[in-house]
Amino acid sequence: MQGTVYKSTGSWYTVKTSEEDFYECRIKGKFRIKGIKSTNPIAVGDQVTFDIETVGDETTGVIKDISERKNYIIRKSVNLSKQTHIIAANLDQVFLMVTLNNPPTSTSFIDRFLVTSEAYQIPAILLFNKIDTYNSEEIGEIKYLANLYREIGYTCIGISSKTGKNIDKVKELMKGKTSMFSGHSGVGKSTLVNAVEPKLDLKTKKISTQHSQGQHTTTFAEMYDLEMDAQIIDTPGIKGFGIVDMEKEEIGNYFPDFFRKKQDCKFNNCLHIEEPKCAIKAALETDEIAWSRYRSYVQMVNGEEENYRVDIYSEKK
Ligand SMILES: Nc1nc2c(ncn2[C@@H]2O[C@H](COP(=O)(O)OP(=O)(O)OP(=O)(O)O)[C@@H](O)[C@H]2O)c(=O)[nH]1
Ligand SMILES: [Mg+2]
Ligand SMILES: [Zn+2]
Repeated sequence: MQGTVYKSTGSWYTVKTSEEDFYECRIKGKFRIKGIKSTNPIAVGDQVTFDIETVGDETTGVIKDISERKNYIIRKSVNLSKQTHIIAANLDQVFLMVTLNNPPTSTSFIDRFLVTSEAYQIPAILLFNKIDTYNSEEIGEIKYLANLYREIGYTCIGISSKTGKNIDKVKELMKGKTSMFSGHSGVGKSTLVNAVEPKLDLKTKKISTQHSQGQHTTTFAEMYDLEMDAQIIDTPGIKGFGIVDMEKEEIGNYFPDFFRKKQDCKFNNCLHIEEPKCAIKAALETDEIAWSRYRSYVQMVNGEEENYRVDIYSEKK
């Protein structure tokens, strides 16, 4: 039998076949994929081959093989620093949900996420959620950010999963594709899934517990079929986004705003840090490249941890 992994809880995988049947499957014995040191060998979105096992009146599956992935989104494991965790595989696009506060999303986090999606060649879209809660100053901040990322080439939409504002635009982008919603815990990923497809009625955070720290409402990634021809993967909130396996020299290639200009740097191996006659640094002075992007870049090149401070608007060195 063949199917697609819709949910993974660690030891069990829910697999859907082309006949629309769901099977609860396990892995037997050692099952490792060459070259990937991941805490989860199989992720939501994977195509797998499995055998059916019937014990008594219980039918389950045993996964034998996994098809080559078109792409995947990976992050460093929170506890085991050397290991990685595959969030989802075989995606057509990823939506990163951003909120200014409750919870705050830093440009550093946004940029790391975008670098990962560029590296794996998965189109990324930024959704600025909870616009129903912002005052005029905050709306100005959102507009500033949306403009910054739009100029780089990313689609940006201000939405409210609560009032339904611009949800039709999100649905339009989702048609015919497998998408993933990502972002910090509490940005409203599951609420957005419910706004797109109310009958799914996913669990979302209760208002009364909104301020409790570190509590994830969604605990496992799960894929859902939508009534329109589309699939959505809801994921648990991610805290940090460690960049996996990337050489210093490579990082600039995943900043499209840098990549466009780098042929104008004096040295073709310019890291845009200490080198003279650097086109990227020149572009900072003329505001063609944002300081926040440059700061994120330098952090990544230096292998520093992500900056959680939200310093979006202090556009100074
Ligand atoms: N005012 C307002 N509240 C929202 C909006 N979207 C989500 N919320 C609220 O934000 C809280 C968190 O929403 P969830 O959908 O549970 O967030 P999540 O991103 O799925 O969180 P995790 O599952 O923990 O990763 C809930 O109380 C939602 O009602 C919005 O657009 N406007
Ligand atoms: Mg959720
Ligand atoms: Zn340079």
